[in-house]
Amino acid sequence: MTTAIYVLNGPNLNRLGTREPEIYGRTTLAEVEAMCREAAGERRLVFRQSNKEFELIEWVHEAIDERAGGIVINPAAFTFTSMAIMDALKMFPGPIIELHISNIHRREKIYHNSLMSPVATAVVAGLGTDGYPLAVRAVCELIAAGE
Ligand code: CA2
Repeated sequence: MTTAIYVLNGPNLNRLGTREPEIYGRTTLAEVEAMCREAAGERRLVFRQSNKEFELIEWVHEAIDERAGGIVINPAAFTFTSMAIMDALKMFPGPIIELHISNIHRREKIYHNSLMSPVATAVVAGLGTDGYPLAVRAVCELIAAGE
């Protein structure tokens, strides 16, 4: 029960719940954080959001340096553009869950080619914000299985 879980969120997700509710729902990121904390139970959870690519990379490095147990990441638009985030994730030795609120494969073609999926342990997409606590629980189980 000692290692932390990092839940990292990419650009614009700080505005979750305020637009396109038909795709992303009405739950805010603060509510998502509360759901993740509940799902993590006793395990330490680091929950962050940034609109800056370098900051997300730094947080993956932080997770590596502090030997975090697992990462759940919704890289948002960086999913399709950021070789740098993908490279950082590649260095993380524990389970990584790539998470999307929407089912990116059901959407327009520009949302189909994730650069993250080849380095992720698993992908959760299309379960709405309920995917977050599910991914946190899955990461907890993967960590426990490897301990
Ligand atoms: O479905 C997801 O979680 C996405 O990662 C969300 C990204 C999109 O670029 C991905 O392809 C799929 C977009 C996040 C936009 O942030 C929002 C801000 C306010 C309301 C809704 C979304």
